[in-house]
Amino acid sequence: MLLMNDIVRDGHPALRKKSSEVNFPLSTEDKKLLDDMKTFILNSQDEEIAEKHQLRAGVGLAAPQLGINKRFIVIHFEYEDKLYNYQLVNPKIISHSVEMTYLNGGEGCLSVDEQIEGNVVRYARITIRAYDMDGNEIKVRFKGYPAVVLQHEIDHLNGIMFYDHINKDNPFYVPENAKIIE
Ligand code: UDB
Ligand code: ZN
Repeated sequence: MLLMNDIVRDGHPALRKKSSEVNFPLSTEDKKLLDDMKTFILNSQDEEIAEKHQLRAGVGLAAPQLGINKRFIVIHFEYEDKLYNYQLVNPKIISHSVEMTYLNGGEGCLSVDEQIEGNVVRYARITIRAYDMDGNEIKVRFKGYPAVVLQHEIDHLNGIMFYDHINKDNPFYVPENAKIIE
């Protein structure tokens, strides 16, 4: 099973590379990677398992965070009574709102051990196109918190870290078209 030690930390070159698209059908190895990623997130949200192995409760994970530069992401969380559970291959934002958003309290990252303060300003709504494990095309629209998680993970596939979106002159700057998520 994957543990925190398997997650590469800020400064590792894999986090700054653009990851490669994955071809179908997925190899046995690629399928195992996606399953291991999902199991890691599920384990990290299980109180007993997380405590035993000292896992941070994760909502999403991207393959580059394991030092593997392939376009795979996994997300798993509940938000407003809806379950967001996706293993996505080659996800791409195909459209987005003009309106922006940011999480009250900022963001963290499983690959960043320090706390970095500031507003991480992102699109309020996105539509993504991706493929599931079997190569079926999926199109999904996300808004609010789920849209933030998706953008955070897709950023990892492009070598972008959450703090790249924080205004350098004023970390708490709020653009006029941005609304907060409490
Ligand atoms: C996370 N978890 O997984 F609101 F029960 C973060 C970490 C970095 C703090 C582990 C998280 O936000 N958990 C959470 C939030 C809740 C309620 C709850 C658990 N990530 C994923 C990541 O680093 N992926 O690369 C960071 C998130 C910050 C905003 C979106 C992703
Ligand atoms: Zn992250």
